[in-house]
Amino acid sequence: MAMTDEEKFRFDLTGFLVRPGILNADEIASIRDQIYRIYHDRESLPPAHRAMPGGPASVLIDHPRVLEVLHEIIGPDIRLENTYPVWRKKGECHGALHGGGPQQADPIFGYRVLNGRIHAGMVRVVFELTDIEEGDQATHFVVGSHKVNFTMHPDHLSLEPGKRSPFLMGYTCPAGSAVFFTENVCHAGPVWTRDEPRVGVLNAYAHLATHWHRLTIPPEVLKALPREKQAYFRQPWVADFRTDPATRNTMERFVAGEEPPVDTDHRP
Ligand SMILES: O=C(O)CCC(=O)C(=O)O
Ligand SMILES: [Fe+2]
Repeated sequence: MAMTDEEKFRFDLTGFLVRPGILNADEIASIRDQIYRIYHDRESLPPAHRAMPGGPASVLIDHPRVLEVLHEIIGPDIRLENTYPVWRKKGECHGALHGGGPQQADPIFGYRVLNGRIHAGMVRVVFELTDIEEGDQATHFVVGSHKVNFTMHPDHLSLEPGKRSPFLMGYTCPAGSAVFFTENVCHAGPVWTRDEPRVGVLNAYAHLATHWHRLTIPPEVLKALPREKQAYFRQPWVADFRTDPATRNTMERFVAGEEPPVDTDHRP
């Protein structure tokens, strides 16, 4: 099922969108187990599973219910440029509200709609692997701030109860849901307040031609992925004009060839 008109309207209006329950119970359990071990018992995992997006989490790289949204809001040619797991215990947080405002003009983050099409810069997808309930402090957004024309006003940047912007919004969803947001919307990962940890994976996707995060995925993790999944880490270029017609950096070309993904031999 492609992105619906209502989903497009909602994403454009608010800057985020939830697709509930796209992962099955086995996928949720095996990725949770992998993240548990990454945080608490790394040695029990094979080296190729010790970081995202290896092992069970590799199902998230190109999940069809995620790709169909990304193709609609970024474009047909995308890369996965950053990914990390969270096992967030009570009292831990990602941090304060950030993003939003005039970085809208930036080619990496900017959010535009032209000719009936959304052209979002970087889009993060949070795969929630814990049920997110009403009042939970999962990712929060100042809705609409991905399009704001002024710098974020301090009156709208508090996470303190009683001082929060009326436009600050969270979400509820079952474990196994995907939450999409443009990195240009002002957002935060507030202090998690439940005894049960928040478990999830955050992937950042972008247009094939851009690359913001320096890649930090260990080479042994990338090398163990099938070519079809490595293709999301291919070199960030679109056309090679040494040939006539120009060679396009398509997924199909990468899969058929032997070119390594970007930075495979670099260990930061
Ligand atoms: O941890 C969160 O809920 C938000 C994470 C975040 O802000 C980010 O990855 O850009
Ligand atoms: Fe962020």
